[in-house]
Amino acid sequence: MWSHQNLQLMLCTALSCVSSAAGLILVFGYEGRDVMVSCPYDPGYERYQKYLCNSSCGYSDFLIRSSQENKTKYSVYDDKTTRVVTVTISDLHFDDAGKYWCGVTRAGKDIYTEVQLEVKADRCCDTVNNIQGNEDGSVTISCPYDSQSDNKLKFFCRGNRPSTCLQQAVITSSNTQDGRFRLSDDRKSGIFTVTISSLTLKDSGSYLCGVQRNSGFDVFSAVDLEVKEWCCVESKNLSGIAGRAVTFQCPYPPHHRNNMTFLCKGAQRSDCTYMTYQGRFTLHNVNAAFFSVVITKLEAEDSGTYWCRSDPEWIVGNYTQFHLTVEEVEQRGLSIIEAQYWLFAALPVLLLILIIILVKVCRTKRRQLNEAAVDMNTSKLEAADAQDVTSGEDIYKNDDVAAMFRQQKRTQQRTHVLPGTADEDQVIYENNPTEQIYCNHFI
Ligand SMILES: *[C@@H]1O[C@H](CO)[C@@H](O)[C@H](O)[C@H]1NC(C)=O
Ligand SMILES: *[C@@H]1O[C@H](CO)[C@@H](O)[C@H](O)[C@H]1NC(C)=O
Ligand SMILES: *[C@@H]1O[C@H](CO)[C@@H](O)[C@H](O)[C@H]1NC(C)=O
Ligand SMILES: *[C@@H]1O[C@H](CO)[C@@H](O)[C@H](O)[C@H]1NC(C)=O
Ligand SMILES: CC(=O)N[C@H]1CO[C@H](CO)[C@@H](O)[C@@H]1O
Repeated sequence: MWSHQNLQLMLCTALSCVSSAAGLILVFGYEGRDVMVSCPYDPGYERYQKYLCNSSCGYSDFLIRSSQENKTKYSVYDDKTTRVVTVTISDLHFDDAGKYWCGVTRAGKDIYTEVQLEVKADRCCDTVNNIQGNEDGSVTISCPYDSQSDNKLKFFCRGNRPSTCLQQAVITSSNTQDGRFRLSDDRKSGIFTVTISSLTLKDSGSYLCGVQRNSGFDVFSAVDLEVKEWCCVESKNLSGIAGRAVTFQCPYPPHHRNNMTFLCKGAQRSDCTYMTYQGRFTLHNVNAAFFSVVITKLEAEDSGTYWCRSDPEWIVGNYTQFHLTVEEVEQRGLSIIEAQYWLFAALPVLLLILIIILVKVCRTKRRQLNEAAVDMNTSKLEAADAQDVTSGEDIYKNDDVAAMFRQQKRTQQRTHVLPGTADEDQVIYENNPTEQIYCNHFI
């Protein structure tokens, strides 16, 4: 019933594979994807109606007829020149798997062809081959396959969706070199290898090695590639205090003397920001081996990773990485430090002011006392005549001076010393001892 040519038509497509074994058509599809069920028919039936049904193909089991409009789940196309009717089943679910029939309506018994649909999850695989590579370097990935597949198409794609892998393949065994990708097939050992050169960080991710099958699902193996950023001559940790400055040293080999120096900030070297032109960041030549980076008035946002180098090109291993942590000093702690600082700076000035005040006070006091003494002498003479003490008190409202006056008077009376010859210092000392000590001392 089926010619050899008809069988040839039922080749694999990207989304499904259709084959026939003694009237049975096998179809393979991935969950969530579409699958095409292609049923060839014999010459002479071009104008007949075709359909797809399931179960026992009773009236309610018709899924779509060639005379019908396309539906969401099922659509049909009858190619009368190749005599193949193709039904597309969309958005496959696992319960779509099972037995179907392609039918051709005719007088008497319809012509039926059995269809078997298999549905598989659109992901791969339980085991993953982990591969590591370095940025700018290259990596070779080995994809083993079984002996029956040695003359089959091999392919390699990104991601882990088998359903679209062949369509989106970055390289196949029919086109073994494409840009940075190269595929070589060692049939003797049953391994094909894919080499990726000039690796970038963006090459990291999942890949699939695929081997095409004429019948059934293609065979896949999963690869996880991690491209590592190469690091630096050295990596250093340092910390700074907010508001202060920090300095670090970067290698500056003599043969780079005429080169610019660079400072770049960012977690990744590949997308860092040049900081040299910002006011708080300055680079200084220190000596033949180093240049220094000074960051002033540190801010919390200055924390992060820095890269410095003295070559316009990023060359593997020729730059230094710094992890800077800016510590915020507590507000209270800061004020204490500041207070101490100001106290220390202002101490001599304060002392000087204190001395000036004391000197002034003492001078005034001395003058007052002198005047008081002069006045006292005058009043003494009067008082001696009048024997009236209270007159002195009336003249001097100042209690101290009045008290002094009384004291002096008493002393005079006791010792019969003449007014004016009394020991002034001693008298004043008795009245206001503390002040007098300082005054004597300073004057
Ligand atoms: C046949 O298809 C109908 C509509 O898609 C569905 O509801 C029914 O479960 C299917 N029967 C079998 C046996 O798969
Ligand atoms: C139905 O869908 C198929 C693809 O599955 C398409 O080739 C065909 O033209 C569509 N028919 C109509 C009437 O839109
Ligand atoms: C820098 O600090 C990190 C943790 O913050 C640590 O893992 C790393 O070893 C330190 N490196 C050096 C050179 O001290
Ligand atoms: C930087 O230094 C290297 C090594 O000496 C040199 O090859 C390169 O030309 C220099 N580049 C610049 C811009 O000076
Ligand atoms: C890979 C590379 O260019 N390395 C260079 C890094 O800088 C030193 C001098 O500091 C050179 O000697 C290396 O050749």
